Amino acid sequence: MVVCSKCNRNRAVIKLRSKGIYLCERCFKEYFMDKVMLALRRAGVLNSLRGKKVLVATSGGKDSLNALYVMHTLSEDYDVDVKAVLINEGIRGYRELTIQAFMKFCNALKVKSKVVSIENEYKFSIDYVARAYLSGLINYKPCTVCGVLKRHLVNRIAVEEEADYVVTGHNMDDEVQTFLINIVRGTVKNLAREGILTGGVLGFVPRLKPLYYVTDKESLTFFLVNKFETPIVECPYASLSLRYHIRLFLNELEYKSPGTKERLLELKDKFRASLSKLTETVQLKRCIICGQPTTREICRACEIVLQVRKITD
Ligand code: Q46
Ligand code: ZN
Repeated sequence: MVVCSKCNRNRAVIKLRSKGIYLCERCFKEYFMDKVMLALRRAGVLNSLRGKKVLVATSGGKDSLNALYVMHTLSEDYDVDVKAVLINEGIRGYRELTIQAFMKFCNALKVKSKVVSIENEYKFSIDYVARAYLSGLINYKPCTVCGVLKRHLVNRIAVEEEADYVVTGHNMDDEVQTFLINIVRGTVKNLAREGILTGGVLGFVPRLKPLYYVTDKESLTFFLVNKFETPIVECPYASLSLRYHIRLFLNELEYKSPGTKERLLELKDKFRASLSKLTETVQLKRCIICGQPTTREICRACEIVLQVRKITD
């Protein structure tokens, strides 16, 4: 039996390769929550969390359900009003399964929840977008449309719910992937955009990522040791995105050189700190179609919707 390197007593449930240590269930849960608290402290929200309204945007997957669980746990100490929303993209054979897991999870925690459908809101599904993309009718990849529309919809719902924060389940792996995607695409300005806490200007409800310092492996372990349940399914369109290939590349690097992801996250945060001083503050205005904040006349979501509707009409 491998014993926990911290308490030297209990059976280990995880090996942290970058640190060369093993942790048992109890010590790992503490370690996990310490990372969550560190993220909230660094975001500067911990002292002002009391009495706030939080909307947790979940996919029914392990990360966002973990995020929902930690916010629910904190809600008792900090008197936070927690609600959850899931956006149904209309991806058959995938999303139905996680919706069930999401509803079950919310019921068990007694958290108010709702499911909002992209098809009802925009009159087309992501399955439709994927078919159109694969047959060459549009240039937008399904993940581009899906990501932009989900953010658009979640922000609108958060405004309607008068939420102070939108909480998401983005973990360290997601953050490092985004960092590399921006480098590969040369979108330097975006390097300074994503942090533990972003937004909060002119109608953008601040987005908070409590799992910012938690790796994907740690998130999975936390989910399993808590005996949470969700089907292990992957979106059929994930492999069409650049993120998918960056993820595989990063996992290989991490395997060969443990700690790569942590080092890249540190590098990203350094870039972010210096870039945010250099990038001039953009002027936001309201989209002339939907009224949501944007730097242009028509926001990216409305632009995409107009393009897709051209082929549906
Ligand atoms: S659901 Fe949507 Fe993800 Fe599927 S189409 Fe891409 S973005 S991979 S979170
Ligand atoms: Zn718009």
